[in-house]
Amino acid sequence: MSRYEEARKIYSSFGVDTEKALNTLKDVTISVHCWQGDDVVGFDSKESLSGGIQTTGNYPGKATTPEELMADLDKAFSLIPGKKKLNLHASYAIFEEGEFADRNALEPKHFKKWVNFAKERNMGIDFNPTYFSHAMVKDGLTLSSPDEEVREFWVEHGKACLKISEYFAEETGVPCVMNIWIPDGYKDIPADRLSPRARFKKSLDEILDTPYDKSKVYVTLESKVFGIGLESYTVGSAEFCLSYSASKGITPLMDNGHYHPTELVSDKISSLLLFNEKIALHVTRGVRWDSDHVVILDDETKEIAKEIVSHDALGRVFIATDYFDASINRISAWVTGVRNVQKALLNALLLPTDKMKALQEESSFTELMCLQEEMKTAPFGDIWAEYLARENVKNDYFKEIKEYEEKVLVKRV
Ligand code: RNT
Ligand code: ZN
Repeated sequence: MSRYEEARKIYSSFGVDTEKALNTLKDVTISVHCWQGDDVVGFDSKESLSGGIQTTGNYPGKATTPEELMADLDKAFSLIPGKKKLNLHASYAIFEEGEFADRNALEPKHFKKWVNFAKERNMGIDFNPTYFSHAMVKDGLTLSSPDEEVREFWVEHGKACLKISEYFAEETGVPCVMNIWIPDGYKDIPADRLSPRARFKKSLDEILDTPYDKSKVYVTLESKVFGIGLESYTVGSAEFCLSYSASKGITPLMDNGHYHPTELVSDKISSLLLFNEKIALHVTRGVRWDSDHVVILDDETKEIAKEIVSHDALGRVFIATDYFDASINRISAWVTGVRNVQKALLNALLLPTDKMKALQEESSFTELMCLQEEMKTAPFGDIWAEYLARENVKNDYFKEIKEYEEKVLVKRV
């Protein structure tokens, strides 16, 4: 009997159907962030990365042109099983020779090549306005700026991005998730916490009150607790973003690096599911701060997946990755992180959820603990290996990535 068949029997003794788990997993879409490939640089500006986020490391071979980024994405996609979506930032606009459009003047045509790329690969596209790494970020502020010229510039950027998002949905036939995140905040104790938030609210209203097709574009709003150099105050805090999303009927987005380290997104998902038709996640790994390390198969990632799966919410949660490590091979970073999100989901799909819930309801906490611990050593690896085999993807990807590094990456200047 094959290892899979053995494992299948073991799971079945817990009342878990591994075939059902595998069939469910293959239809889950993960939105893969393009910005791991070039350390969040993009193509539209020479400004260095700003907005209180930081990449560290200097691993050779980062993509510096659209062609390189596309080739690297292809390499990563070929090693990642399951359904993928491409997650782009506005700063990845592609201009013709001699052409340029500033962020407030971006148009669908500047993303035509990305649309072709996605269509050829049968993928949808998600989108993000880029409110950082730009000269119009004045004193660290964008949509909350007291300078009307600055604020309006960024409102126009938001509106332009809505059009581009609609274009993505129309072209690919897959709805586009457009995520708004602004870095705005203050390093030190503000005198006025209200006015910047009032201006952010007004700016969001101005962007979202322009008509757009809500069946094609899901707007999400991402909160944050602090950024580097913006330690004391963030305009788009959790309370602001949750309240704004609820009042406006848009979708809240939680990035698990954006909370105090003892706060867990896994504990927040159920509450949001009760009050929102859809929710969105940025899956990342913060080490001591919002460091955006590559996602590994750690307890919190597993717990986040469990919260989605056990509440039957796979169809209600937009799952995207968001991390950037410049100290290791960037393609490997993509593959490792996205696979680990998928592994966490598979792990959750292989839990005897109903049984565990019943034990909780009847206060059988001793038995619940025993079962939870027993499941940790069930033959998960054999089911994962079977999934990769069915998806025609190798388990060991390091060798292939190393080859690509030697043939392609190190030759880049
Ligand atoms: C920053 C946010 C945001 C960015 C991307 C590049 O802290 O997490 O999502 O990482 O938009
Ligand atoms: Zn994020």
